[in-house]
Order: sequence, then structure tokens, then C-alpha cells
Amino acid sequence: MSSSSSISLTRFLIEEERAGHINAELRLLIEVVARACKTISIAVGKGALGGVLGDAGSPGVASMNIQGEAQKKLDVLSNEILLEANAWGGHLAGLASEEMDHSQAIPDVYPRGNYLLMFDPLDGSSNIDVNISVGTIFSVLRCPDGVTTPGDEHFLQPGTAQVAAGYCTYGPSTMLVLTVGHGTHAFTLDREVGSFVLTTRGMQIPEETKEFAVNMSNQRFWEAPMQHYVGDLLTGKEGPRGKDFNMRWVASMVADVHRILTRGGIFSYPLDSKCAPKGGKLRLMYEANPMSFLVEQAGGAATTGRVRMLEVQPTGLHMRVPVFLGSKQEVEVATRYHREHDAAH
Ligand code: P6P
Repeated sequence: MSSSSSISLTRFLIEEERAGHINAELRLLIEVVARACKTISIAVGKGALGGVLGDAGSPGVASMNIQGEAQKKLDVLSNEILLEANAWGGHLAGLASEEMDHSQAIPDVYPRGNYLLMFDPLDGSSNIDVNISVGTIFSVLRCPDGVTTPGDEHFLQPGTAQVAAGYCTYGPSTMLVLTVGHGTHAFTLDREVGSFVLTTRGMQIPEETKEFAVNMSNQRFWEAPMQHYVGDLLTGKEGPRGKDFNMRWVASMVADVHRILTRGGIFSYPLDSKCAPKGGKLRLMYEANPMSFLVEQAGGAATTGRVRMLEVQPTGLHMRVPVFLGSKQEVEVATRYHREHDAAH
């Protein structure tokens, strides 16, 4: 693409501001997050040469996060990059991260803005040591009026309250996928110039699909409606679905969701008897909600298997939920299996 026709993220955001879709403060916040993702991309891209692979903590003493998951060095580094970039920017009142037990108000030494930022600094990081794509996921909410020092409770807004959401996928190319509520758009990092360039305006997920993404090793632990739904998928065109399906599972949500945004599919991390006591595996505030916002803005659908994801009322910063998202018609089918099961039992 010639440089004269390419649209940078900066130009795209200025045009969104001119269109009245965002204000200057949100535009600048998104630029700060994108700049932090470029720094993370450089660290991730160094791999073993950067001395940042492997587990955080000292030898034999793993560093664990609030999720009870072993932290990778790059988890900690990515979290620090996002915290530092956003502390002094002046656009945020507070932020929350998968890697932090509680949210943080912006330090008093810096001016505070009107937004709340939540992020998973490096989702899928268990893949980092085997060189599989990982990513940063972020979600932006308004800080409630009159709140100058936000606490966890001020972040507990449903997904419909998001004003922006996106992810950066660190794969063969580094791509930023973003919505501010007017479509879902993809930008590719031009490493020579150092800026994100618009490469897809208005991503559209095909309504129907023949591709599903789930960790099949959990099959025996699933709820009955999930067993039934996937069982029917696997019978192919001779079965009730009347078509053969393909399966993909990267075990990196950003990579799986990016594939679905690009060519369709359904992603599911359902309840299973292992994660059911926690409410699911994936986190609502900084995984399910931002991804669901992006998917809906691309013409897809996202539910918990029972209700629309974006309407779930959060009860905690690290609340977990079952996730079904992707091609609208397929998500509706999977959700119907769950609702019909509930109605019959
Ligand atoms: P499993 C990564 O740990 C993650 O949070 C998501 O990125 C991914 O979709 C899922 O968990 C993978 O889970 O049980 O297949 O390892």
C-alpha cells in the first residue's frame, strides 16, 4: 500500500474525533495504549534473545498472580509497561489489570482523567515459551461522575458501558484491533515507520461458520448442553447440523478471536466441572467483555451460553464467565442448546 493512501492510527483517531465518535481525551488514551503495545511487541519479538522468557520469580519460587497462575517474566514486564505508560498521561482516573489484585487510582502526583482502563497485559502467555502468538487485551470505561479516586467498585460496569476496547496480537505481524463503538477496525504495525497503519476498516464476521474453537480435552467435564451441542457438531453432515465442521484451538484467546474476526468461527470456553466453582475460566472485565464488544461491532454475537455477554452485571474485578462468541448464527445455535436444556430441567 503506498504511503499516500495509508491511514495511520493517529489519523484514524482524529477522524473518529471529528466524527464525534470519541473526544480528545479518549483519542490520546488509545494512542498511549497503542504505544505501550509497540513496546511490548519489541520485548515479545526478542524471544530468547531478550532474556525475558520463562517464569517470573526466583529459581524454584514461582511468582503467582491473583488468579493463582504462574506469572511469566513477560507478564510482569508487559504489566509494568502499561502501568508506566498510563500513569502520567493524564487521561485515566484509575486502572486494573489481570496481574494486580485490586485496581489502582492514578498517583496524586499526576493529573487524573475521566476514564478507567482494564487490561490483560499478555494473554496466552503460557504460549510465549513455545513461540505461539500472544496478545494484550484492553477495555475502557468512563469513571463515574464525581468520583476522583476510583476503587474496584467503580469498575464494575456491564460491557455495554465500554467506550473503547481492543487487543494487540503479537504474531507474524503485530496487529491492533480496535472499536470505539462504530465498527471494528484492524491496524498493522509498520515496523520501519513505527506506526500502526489501517489495514481493515470495518471487519465483518461471516454469520455462519464451519469452524469451532474449544479445548476438547475438557469434554468429559462439560455441562450436558455443551456435550450435546459439540456432539452434534462432530456428527458432521450426516448429523442434525447437516454440515462438516473443522476445529482450531490455539489456547491463546487473542489468536483464536483474531482468526474468528478475520474468517468466522465460534470460540467457546464453557463451564466445566473444574472451573464451574469459579464461574468459568475466562475473566469478564478484561477478556470476555472487550472481545465481545469487538465481535458485536463486527456483526457477530457473544453470550455466556445463556445471556448476552455485554449485559452481565459484574460482581468482582476478576469475575469469570463462560464464553461463546463469533459467527452470529452459530453462537445463537450454541446458546439455544443451553436455553432449551435449562427450560427442560
Ligand atoms: P486452556 C490463556 O491462558 C487463556 O486465558 C486464553 O487466552 C485461552 O483461550 C485459554 O486460557 C486457554 O485455556 O485451558 O486451553 O489452556
